[in-house]
Amino acid sequence: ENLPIRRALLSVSDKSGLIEFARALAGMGVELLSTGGTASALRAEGLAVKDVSEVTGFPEMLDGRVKTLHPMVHGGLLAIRGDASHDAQVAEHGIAPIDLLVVNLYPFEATVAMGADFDDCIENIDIGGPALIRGAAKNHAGVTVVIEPDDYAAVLDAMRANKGATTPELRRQLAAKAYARTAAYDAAISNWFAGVLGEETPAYRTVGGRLRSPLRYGENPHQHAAFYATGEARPGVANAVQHQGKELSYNNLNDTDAAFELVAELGVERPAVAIIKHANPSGVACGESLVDAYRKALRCDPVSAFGGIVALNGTLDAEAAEEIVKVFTEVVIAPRVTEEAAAIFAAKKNLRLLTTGGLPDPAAAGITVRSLAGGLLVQSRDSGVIRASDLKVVTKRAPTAEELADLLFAFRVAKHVKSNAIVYARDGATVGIGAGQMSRVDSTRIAAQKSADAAAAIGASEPLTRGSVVASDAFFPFADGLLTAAEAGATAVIQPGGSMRDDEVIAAADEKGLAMVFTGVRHFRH
Ligand code: 93A
Repeated sequence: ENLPIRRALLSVSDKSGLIEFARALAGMGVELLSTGGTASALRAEGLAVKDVSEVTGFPEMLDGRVKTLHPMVHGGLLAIRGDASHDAQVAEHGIAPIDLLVVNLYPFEATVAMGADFDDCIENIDIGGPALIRGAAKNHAGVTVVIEPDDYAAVLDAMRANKGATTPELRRQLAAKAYARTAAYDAAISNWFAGVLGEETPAYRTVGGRLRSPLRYGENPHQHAAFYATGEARPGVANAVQHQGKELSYNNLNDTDAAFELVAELGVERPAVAIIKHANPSGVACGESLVDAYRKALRCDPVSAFGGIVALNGTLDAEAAEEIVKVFTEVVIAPRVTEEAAAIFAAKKNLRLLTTGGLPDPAAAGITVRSLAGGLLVQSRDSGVIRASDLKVVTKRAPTAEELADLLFAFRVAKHVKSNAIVYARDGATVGIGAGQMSRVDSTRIAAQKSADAAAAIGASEPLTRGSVVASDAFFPFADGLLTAAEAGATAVIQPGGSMRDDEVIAAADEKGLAMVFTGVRHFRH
């Protein structure tokens, strides 16, 4: 039933919108109770407030750790309205019902994101707040619970429409939201603790996040979807600023993440660009400038780049922007953008432009999550980064300096290609990418075929794979994949090694005069 709000407890860390909300409540005759800082803020604006310490008969104590944790407060939230026994008990103890709870929690996630020290993070774990929220939400049949300023308007609207009362539907929605908040809050705490413990395995982690935005639909239009933020302070899609263009879709978000993580893998020594379609790169390149890198990345597969996502590792400048807008592109993401480049994009209303302020560290710890029926699979992020010193030359011929640079580049790209991944590269650019095949030899063939198509499209006299190097995300189980790559013109190979038939594969490489290095590290990505 619709229940009138007579008494409200306000205890908020985020005080935005508080005064207006409290003034409107007071205007409708609601009595206001409040904790220290919130009460001061209200009094400073001339609002009448009763201190919670007056209700509990205890001062706020232990540096505020115990403020609202008291039966006079929790009894007022939890008593079942209209239950004869509960009514009698609250009457006996002089407990006044609290009809509206307005709490937002100590900013634990923001404190962690700021890089605060251990003690500061601990002190920002709210205990009383979640207890209030959980109690009020449990008793939503009689209590309205509000956990963030975004919902102030909905409560006031309901009260204005219903003679100072809220509806059961609204109370139920707010209760569901309240538990989503306390769950995400505790997940953030447990994830922070796992990080403090240096725990790379997910043993102490709780997978959770806070609703960032509902999405219009999921991977397909008939699927419902939403975007959750975990609070991890990693530069990327979840923490990006969108400068223009319509709302990002589920697929846009997924692809943009793939693009940005890939380009970050290439570091900052040279300008680099990745073009992504369906979470796989259609082209990746380093260059003299971003526009040079973009042209090289585009050349790898100009057909697939249509409707793609472009990620850059540096400040997006006008030259690169001019070139990007020539191809229909869904999203562009970069650490920063110049004013001139932003102005060029402004003419393309549908193009989304995101900036992140920086690049994520490919070697940083973190987790990845995917769902399966009835469960979640959680693992530490693939933070493996292969350097020249990690490589073992297994063939008679060692790679030349140029081959070595391209091998490392190709293997870094292969880390971001769905398995089975095969990447041909030359001069700091991919020239053929084979992704997501059930057999490695098929990926090797498809990559070479796509490269031949790309060469034909630009009228090149020979396939772009001629004189290239090739990377494989996992070992070649047989010599056939390697021989296919040799046929396509690859002169050097990088792969993890570790197959039962490594000897056969090495012998085939030697016979073809190829140089081959083993990384000892595999980069499956499914
Ligand atoms: O330190 S607490 O865990 N102990 C409590 O009893 C308590 N009651 C409310 N934190 C507590 N709160 C939190 O205080 C609220 O969740 C809110 O974030 C904050 C508001 O404090 P103030 O009104 O002093 O600014």
